Formats: sequence, C-alpha cells, structure tokens
Amino acid sequence: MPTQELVPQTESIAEVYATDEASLASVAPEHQQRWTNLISQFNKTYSYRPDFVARSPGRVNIIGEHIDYSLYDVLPTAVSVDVIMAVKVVPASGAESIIKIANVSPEKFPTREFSVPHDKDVEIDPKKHEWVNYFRAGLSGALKFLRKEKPDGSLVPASMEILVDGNVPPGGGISSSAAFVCASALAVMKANDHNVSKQDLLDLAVVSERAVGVYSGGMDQAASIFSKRGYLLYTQFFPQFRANHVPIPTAAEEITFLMAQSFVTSNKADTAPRHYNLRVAECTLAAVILAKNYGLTLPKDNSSLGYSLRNFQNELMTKEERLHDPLEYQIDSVIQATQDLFTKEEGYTREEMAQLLSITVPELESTYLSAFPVQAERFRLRQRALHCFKEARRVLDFKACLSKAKQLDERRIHYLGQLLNESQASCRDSYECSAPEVDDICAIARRAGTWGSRLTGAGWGGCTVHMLPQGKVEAVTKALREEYYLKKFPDITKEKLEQAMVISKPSNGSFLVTGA
Ligand code: NG1
Ligand code: MG
Repeated sequence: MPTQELVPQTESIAEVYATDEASLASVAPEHQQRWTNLISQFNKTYSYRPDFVARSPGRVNIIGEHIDYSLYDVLPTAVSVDVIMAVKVVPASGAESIIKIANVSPEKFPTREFSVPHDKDVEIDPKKHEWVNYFRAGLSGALKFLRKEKPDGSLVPASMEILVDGNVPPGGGISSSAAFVCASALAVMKANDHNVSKQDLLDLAVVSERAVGVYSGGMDQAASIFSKRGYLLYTQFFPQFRANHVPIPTAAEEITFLMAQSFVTSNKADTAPRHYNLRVAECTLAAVILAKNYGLTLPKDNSSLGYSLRNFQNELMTKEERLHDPLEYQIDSVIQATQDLFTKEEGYTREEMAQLLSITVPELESTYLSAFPVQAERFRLRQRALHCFKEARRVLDFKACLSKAKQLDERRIHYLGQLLNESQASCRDSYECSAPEVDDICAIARRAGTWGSRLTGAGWGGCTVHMLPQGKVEAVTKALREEYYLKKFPDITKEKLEQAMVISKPSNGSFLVTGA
C-alpha cells in the first residue's frame, strides 16, 4: 500500500532522455503517438530536430473549490492531457531575441513571431485574445526570474523556435492555461540554461498567469508541476506552500474519477471582472472587514491581494488555540464570526464596506478593487466567506478520511461522495459559480450511480468531476450521453462526444525530454 509523501520542493524538474524508452514510457504512457508527431512536424517546420521538449499537464480539482486564493488547502491532481512544446535554442544576435512559435493546428492557432527586448518586460494585452499570450505570460515570468539572478543587466535571453501541441480543452475547467503557462515558463528556463527547481517554477508560473489578467490562486500551477502518477496532491498555501502526495486507498469496488465537460465555456479573460476576480475581491474584503471588527491587524500574506481569510483565521486564534485546537475547531470559530458580523444577505455596497473599514470609498477602491477591474454593485461577503470556510473544512474531512483508512469501506466512501455533493451545493448557492448545465450534469450523474458529483475548476460552466465505482462508469456515461449531450447539443459530432467524458487518471507533473 503506497503511503503519503512530502513533495520535494527544491528538486529540479525531471529530465528524461528520449532514447531511454523505458523511462519515457514510465512518465508518459499515454499519447506516444503525439510525441512522435510533434518531433517529426518540428523537423518539417524548422528543418532540424528540437533540443528538448517541455511538458506540463492540465489538472482536475477533486475538492477545495475557490479557496486556494484565500490560502486554504486544496486537493487536485494532474490529468493526462497536457501541453508539449518542442524547442530549438537559437543563439541570440543583435539587441533583440526572436521567438518563433507555431502550433500543430495552425488553422486554429496561427504561427507568430515576435522579438523580446533585452532590457524591458514582455508586454501582454489581456484584452486581445491571442493563443500566444499564454506563452508570453510564461516568458515574462521566466525572464523576470532570470533577470533577478543577473542584476547587472547582462541577461541576453535566448532566441527560440517552438512547436506546440496541446490537448487540454480550452476554457474547459481543467486548466489548459496553467498547462500552457507552466510548459512555456519551463521551456524558457531550459532554453536559458537554467536548471529550475519545482518550487521556483511554481512561484514564477503563478506570477506569470496573473499577467494575463486573472487574480489566480496557485492550485493549478502546483498540480501541473508537482503531481505524481496515482496520487492526489494535497496542497497547502499557508503559512507557505507545502504539498503531499496522497494515495487513494483501495476499496471493494475500484474508485474512479470521471470528468465530464459541460461545453459551456466561460472565458476568464472576459468574465473575470464579474466572476473570478470579483470573488477574489469579495473574499479579501470579507477578511479585512472581519479583522477590523475584531481589532486585528492582518499581516500581509502571499495571496493575490495580500490579505486572506486563512490569515484572518490565524490572527483570530490565540497562540494557545493555534497550538492546541484542531484546525476543524478553528474553522468553526471563524464560521461563527462570519455569521455574527455579515448579516446582510443581499450583500454590501462600496459605501457600506468603506464605512465598516473606516476609510473612504476611493481608498477602498484603490486598495482592494484596482489591481484588476471588478464590476459589482453589491458584494456578498457573508455567502462567499461561509463557502470558503465550509469548503476548507470539507477538504480537511476528505483528506482525513483518505488518510485514516488503508481500505475504504462503504460508509467512508459514501461520506466522501457526500462531501463532494455538499461542495457542489455550496458552489451553486453560496458562491454562485455553478451553471444550470453543470447542475444538470451532476443530477443526471448521481441518478445514474455516482457517489458524488461536482464542478471542478473555476465553474460558470466548464468541467465536472464525479466519483463512482468502476462498475458504474458505463451506466453514468450512457445517462450523460442521452440525457445531457444529445439533448442539449443534438448536432454534436462523434469526435466531440468522445472528448466529452474521460476517466481521469492522476498523472505526473511537468518534465523535460531531451535527446529527441
Ligand atoms: P480555472 O479557471 O479552472 O483554471 C481557477 C483558478 C484556480 C482556482 C480555481 C477555483 C487560475 C489560473 N486558476 O481555475 O487557482 O482558484 O479557479 O478553485 O485562475
Ligand atoms: Mg485557468
């Protein structure tokens, strides 16, 4: 029986030699054909072989939704779909480095060429939806990191010729963005001869993704970089990042996770001011108003806006309580505090929040609502904070249930399923990040025999995840096909229907392949 293992954060990203077929097969058993195609198409495009391939996968979040940016623990893992990026390093000449980037599907993702100034930041316009923005984001984060290492300004970034193949569905809730940004950042580090550690890659990829205009927590990048085949990644952000590989215990009936797309896509770059970034702002404002009410000064932390609900929890506890009270009790106290303070179900206006903080509205806006645009009249602090704290408890409960038993009996399995269902209900009612289609999928799947069903990722459409016995996979996929996909999309192609539902196997995180 595999046991829980602490993730080695300072370890370098794994490098595998393409000629060593056994080790390549052990890290990437699926998609061998895609790898071979990438190399031969690279050869055709640029007339030589690449120096290396950088690869990073998408992820599925099992439980812990919308709480990473409040610095609470989450439980995701990498999936087998990924972004692979073949690279040839070209010696830089003159004052500019040149990036040529092509995609194996040029009709959808046209080839681009651009120069990288040696002494300036990479510019990205988040309003222009360009597939290469995600590469630029990774490039920008990596160059910032490399420049810090050479403060004398002597860094001459390598020119690169690149061919990309990604099969993570975009806007589909399994983080095509993190896969692309992490693979890009890793490729740039390698091209510039930097043997990057997993932790450094995580730190710079999180900053990178913020360059595309989203307040992003760190879950997706952590899962994409650190995951290990067969394990979930128990990821902690407070007081600093730490992660553990958690095995899924055996059960009488094999436990399977199925992902099902809703095919309702929410483009984060467009909707963030009303959805994602607004939620980040609501949680941050809830944290600072709670702190103010209890006479506490929150020290800045490394969350997106610098103040998190997790940090409030920490400050509210006395030293004694922090040391001796289980985290579950501590969370119960902050749930109570939230219910006592935020009594307005309809939410709070800017004026009301400013008053609670004893500041002016312009001060409120410049401190909490200006890093990224946020559109809202009212901020539903009670519902958002309650979702966050209760979801954080569910993650602790889920993890404890996995860790305690060598074998999961029926009672425990049902308990895990119930936690997933409660998570979905809370996302729908308190966090308002579900969608009617997602609710529909979950209801159909449960009727057909899942133990638990919920949205995964940011929501507002996107992807769902289901925990079910292996023996029920056929019944559940049949029900979803007939009652959701064929009903909602009568003209759906066979190919699309095949991509709609996949069994999610916890996969390996980022790695490099050389000698291809
Ligand atoms: P998606 O939109 O699925 O990539 C986002 C965030 C995560 C996390 C989840 C919700 C980014 C890159 N990712 O995921 O950090 O907050 O939503 O749990 O913004
Ligand atoms: Mg994303």
